[in-house]
Amino acid sequence: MAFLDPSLAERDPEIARLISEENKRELESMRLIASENYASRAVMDATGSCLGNKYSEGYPRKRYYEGQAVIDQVEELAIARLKQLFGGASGVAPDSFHVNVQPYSGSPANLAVYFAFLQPGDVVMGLGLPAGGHLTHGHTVSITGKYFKSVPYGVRREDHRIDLDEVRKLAKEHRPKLLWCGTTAYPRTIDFAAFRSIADEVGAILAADIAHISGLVCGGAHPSPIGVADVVTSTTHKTFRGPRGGMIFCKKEHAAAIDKAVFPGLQGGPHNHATAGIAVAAHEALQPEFKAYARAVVDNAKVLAQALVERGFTVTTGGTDNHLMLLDLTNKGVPGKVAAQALDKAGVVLNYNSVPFDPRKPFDPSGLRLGTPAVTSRGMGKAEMLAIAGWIDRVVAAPADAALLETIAGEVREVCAKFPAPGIRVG
Ligand code: DSN
Repeated sequence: MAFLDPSLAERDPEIARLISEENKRELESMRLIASENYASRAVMDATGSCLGNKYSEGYPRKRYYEGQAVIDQVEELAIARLKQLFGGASGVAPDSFHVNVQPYSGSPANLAVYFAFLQPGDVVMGLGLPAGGHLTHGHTVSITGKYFKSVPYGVRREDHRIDLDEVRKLAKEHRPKLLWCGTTAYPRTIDFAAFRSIADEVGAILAADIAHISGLVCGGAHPSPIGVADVVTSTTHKTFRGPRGGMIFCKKEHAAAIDKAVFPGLQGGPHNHATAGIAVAAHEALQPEFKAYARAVVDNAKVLAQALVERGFTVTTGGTDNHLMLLDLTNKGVPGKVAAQALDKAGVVLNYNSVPFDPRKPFDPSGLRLGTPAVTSRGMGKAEMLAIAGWIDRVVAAPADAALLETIAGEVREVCAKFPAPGIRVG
């Protein structure tokens, strides 16, 4: 027993030190990666609990191992809360759709959709990766592009918005069995109803991947695809602000196919500690504060995008409707990667990203992607967004100026010190 008793710091000082360094980094920098957030202390406590010790293959009341009295309640609570939350936000009855909380993350959730509805070689359509789609929407390097016939659609050259006429034309020509709507780097509202009508015209299953925007959807800051799409997938750790995990919502008629695809089709035992974290995140998202949070994420993104436009940055599509924006740095004469790495040194953390029709390669693209979910969780607002725009402007103007980067890192630390990061304890 004694061997297993010591604390992390006593047992493994090296890992304890690294966690403490990451705590400090997350506290002292501006977290602008659009897919990241700060989970609450409560979510982290649930996720770090003993529930991770338990194996629970199957679904509540239909398990393959004994000892599920508590786990069944955890999973049922997570599902009930998500139904209440997303049903309410979507204007549909909580019992009119099915929820599966077992996918390990967003990619496994998406793979379950393929496994539930398609055979290898079937046609799938999704937004191409270079236009802001996800790898699992049929990109060539992904299993979804290798095992299925992928027909990507894009955005318009003039305004970089999804070209629904092109989607319809391609769908009529290629008759996909599965049509994805959903994005990872697209700053505008998704018109789920328009995708529904295209899917109906060609008899396709419509899948909405709301991994980036699920917190905005349940917080009322983006329209919901629930009740519109046949199936909706999401991660749980982005704007939803839960633990690392995945979830799938679907029409009741698809419940058995989705459940079978997740388990035993793709996965073994669910991560019960993550399920508990999802239940806690859903509970938090049911509070009035979460609606205000979702609205503030979008408001902050709009302020930041506008401030960058005023400083001469090319913001693709001219702005944003959601939590993120894409900057094309071509007119600044600085590649995205150079800018992202310099900004990281200055404590402004985001990612380099391809922009639509990017002439440069994905590993050395023209743009930056940045978003406001995490800084908004810290309580930052308009003044901080304007400060961020100023820092980005100064760094992009002189990315090799080490003294400047150090000065800005100090300014960033000063601002961060005024906004505690949820869930992070130092020491
Ligand atoms: N890695 C996620 C993102 O950053 O958008 C998508 O999987």
